[in-house]
Amino acid sequence: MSDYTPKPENKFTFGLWTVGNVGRDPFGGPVRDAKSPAELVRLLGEVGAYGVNFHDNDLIPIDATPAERDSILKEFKKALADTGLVVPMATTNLFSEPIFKDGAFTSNDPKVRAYALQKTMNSIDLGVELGAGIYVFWGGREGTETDATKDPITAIKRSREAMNFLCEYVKDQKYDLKFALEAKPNEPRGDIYNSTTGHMLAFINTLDHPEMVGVNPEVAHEHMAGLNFVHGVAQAMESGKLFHIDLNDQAFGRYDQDFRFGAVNLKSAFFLVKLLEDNKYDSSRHFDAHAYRTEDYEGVKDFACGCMRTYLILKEKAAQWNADQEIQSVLAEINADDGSMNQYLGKYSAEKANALKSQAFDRPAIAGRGLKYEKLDQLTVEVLLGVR
Ligand code: DIG
Ligand code: MN
Ligand code: MN
Repeated sequence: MSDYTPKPENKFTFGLWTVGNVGRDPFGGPVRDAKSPAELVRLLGEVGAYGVNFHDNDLIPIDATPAERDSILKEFKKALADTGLVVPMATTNLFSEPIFKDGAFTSNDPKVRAYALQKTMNSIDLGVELGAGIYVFWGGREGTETDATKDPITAIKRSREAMNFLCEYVKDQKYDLKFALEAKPNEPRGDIYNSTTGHMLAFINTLDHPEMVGVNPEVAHEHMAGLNFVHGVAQAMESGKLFHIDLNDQAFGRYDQDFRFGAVNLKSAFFLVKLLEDNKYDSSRHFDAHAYRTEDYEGVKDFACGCMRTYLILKEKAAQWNADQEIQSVLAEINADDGSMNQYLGKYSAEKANALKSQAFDRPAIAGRGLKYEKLDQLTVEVLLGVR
């Protein structure tokens, strides 16, 4: 048995809103008393987290007086100093206040769009002051219940205008800050624009400063869209755009459950951890999740510890899978290459194309090859079940 104690180098982070979730849901009020940001930092320090993230108003209530703001910040900074926790990421709450009922950057009301920019600039300033290097945008209200209200192309243009404006602001302020866009298909809006990580990757390419902008994929959100999360993360990673990641878990076809990491789909969680670790992902491993509504704060700590322990156990399983001789020999067989196709594959040339056009292929012989995928997947399952 290895040591599954979280360490700073694991870069495990939690948002204030995760361990600070008081258990409110659409059908019931809070079940836990609210804790202050400083108390939540100390709770995270107790369970061994590396860092803490926040929305502007998780930390500073929207109507706080300057004196209240200063006092909250002073306590928060002391708790960070006392625990050694850092603030790798910050974000803006552009979804709770009634003013954002029809979106923020995509609202039909120019006053709302302008206020959203103002709120975000102030929140960016706060995040940078506290050390954030990544700024997340989750457009929870950027959507619609009926397309009668807004031309979706207009929504895209407004989103782009806001991102370009804010990228220019960050450059103007000379902040060392990168943006990470987080997709979600729906909830709280009937449909949310830029609904998956794939949509976000396409959108980023249309911005004035795409080099400043990446993605923050979330397990639950891609699962809500019925997608393979590992494939979406791989696409982001392969294009150099995996700037941050929101880890949790989620049953397919449900509302956003934000369950503890690994609580539902252990196999996909395994392949995700394997992908991140095999490719030396070096940003935060952020758990955007919360404890069951049944829990007290001891249960909240169990939730936070469970997220980190499961990640570390799966990290060990990934190393075991990579070192498993039988698995590796099946992989070698599957990927056997006699080099005979090298003359055709890779970069195009007219010579290659002409030669390939006259190459004979024995389709039945090639198709008749057994691939041993059942054996490979069973071996994987047995690694996960701890019997290998
Ligand atoms: C929801 O999954 C969103 C908000 O919690 C936050 O804006 C973002 C950062 O993790 N995720
Ligand atoms: Mn979520
Ligand atoms: Mn999230």
